[in-house]
Amino acid sequence: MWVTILLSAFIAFVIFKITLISYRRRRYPEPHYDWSQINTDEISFPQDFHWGTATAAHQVEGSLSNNWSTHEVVKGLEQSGFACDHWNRWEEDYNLLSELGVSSYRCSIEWSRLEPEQGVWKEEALQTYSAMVDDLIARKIRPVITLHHFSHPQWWEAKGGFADKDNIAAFVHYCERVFDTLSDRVDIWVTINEPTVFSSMGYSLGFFPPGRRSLRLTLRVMRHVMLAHARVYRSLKAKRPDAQIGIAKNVTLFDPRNRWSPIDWPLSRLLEWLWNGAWRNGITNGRMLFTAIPEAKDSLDFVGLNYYTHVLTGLSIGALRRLEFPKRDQEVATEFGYPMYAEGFRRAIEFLAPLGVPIEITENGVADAADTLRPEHLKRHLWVLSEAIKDGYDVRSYHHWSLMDNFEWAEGYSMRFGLYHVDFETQERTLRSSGELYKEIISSN
Ligand code: IFM
Repeated sequence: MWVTILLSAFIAFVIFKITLISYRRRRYPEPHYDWSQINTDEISFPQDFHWGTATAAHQVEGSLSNNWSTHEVVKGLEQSGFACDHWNRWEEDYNLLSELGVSSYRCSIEWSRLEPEQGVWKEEALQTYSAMVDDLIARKIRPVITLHHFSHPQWWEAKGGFADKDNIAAFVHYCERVFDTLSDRVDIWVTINEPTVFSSMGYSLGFFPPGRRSLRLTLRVMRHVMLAHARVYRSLKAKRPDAQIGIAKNVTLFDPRNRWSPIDWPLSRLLEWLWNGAWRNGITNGRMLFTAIPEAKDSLDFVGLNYYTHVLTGLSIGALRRLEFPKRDQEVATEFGYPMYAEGFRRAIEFLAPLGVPIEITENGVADAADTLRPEHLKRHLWVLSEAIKDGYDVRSYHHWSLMDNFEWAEGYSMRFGLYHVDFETQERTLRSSGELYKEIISSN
């Protein structure tokens, strides 16, 4: 008996010691760099690396009538209205792209412009998108086209949108029509933007249309969005096998707020799995959230990464419902509230790498009206990216979110993500200092 007691005491002592050492060595469970020791100017990128910026139709085009404009009214949110009036000013806005010197531009097509009523197609609108593509190519800017970036026609929403599996056929049909018109000039396509953000914000948190709060519905929508992506992928590949078709995945990392809490750690693992892991499983194994989606297996030619932050997860998870985010002591809170955590950019790349396809950074940026944080934010993230590429990760592009201030969904116009400041009264665009910085980085890399 004494032997057992002594042995147990010894084991307990060893565990205590190891824990103490690891606690001293690393205060937090996730990595943090000592940025004062890092020269973020030391970056280098491959010759054929694409520098770009990104926007989305509903956020910039203006005067739209779709699921989002309906939601804005129903929920009493700030209305998107004329947004950046980009639909009428796109040529001038493309001058801004040329001024920055980008070689790639990610934008989205607005389905509600093309098919405002079911079965009624507006050829003229499609021709405008076609003219945009021509103009980009003439400027030697690669168009990266997103087919669904959070918005779709209200008639399709009324039929249940992605919540109803039968609606997927209409979505595929819309994608095919766009592809038939543009794919002779557009090589790289994003089917759906941020599937998990779309599903959780619309069906769990209720901030996005249709403003529902149901976990069961969220899981169903997540599966249907994956299925829709897979069907679009298969259909478009059959039309043009050499087209590059991917998805833009928002990889948000969930780290335990308190490493000693028996709740924070499992909760963070669960959220990480729901947000990221379940989606990756769908692509790798054709199974998502305990459901077989065989079409989804290997349905990517590249993966788009949208990276913004990590979420410290714990008992205070209720804060997430109000979009408030805790941060570590040494972290800076961005205007959106979540911390600047460039270290996570590397982790997000590592998370996507096992998919075995090239990575395109389809979004990364920060809300910062005064432009005081954006330069440092940009430099840190590009340093992390440059190191990842040096270490062998196959990352082909970086698209800064966003080209210009625009309509930030439920946050309205309060969050300014632009390299260009937009005066929404006069529609004047002005390059911010961070825009100048990005321009210099592009020209020297
Ligand atoms: O503005 C959004 C974009 O539409 C999707 N990704 C995140 C951005 C900033 O919140």
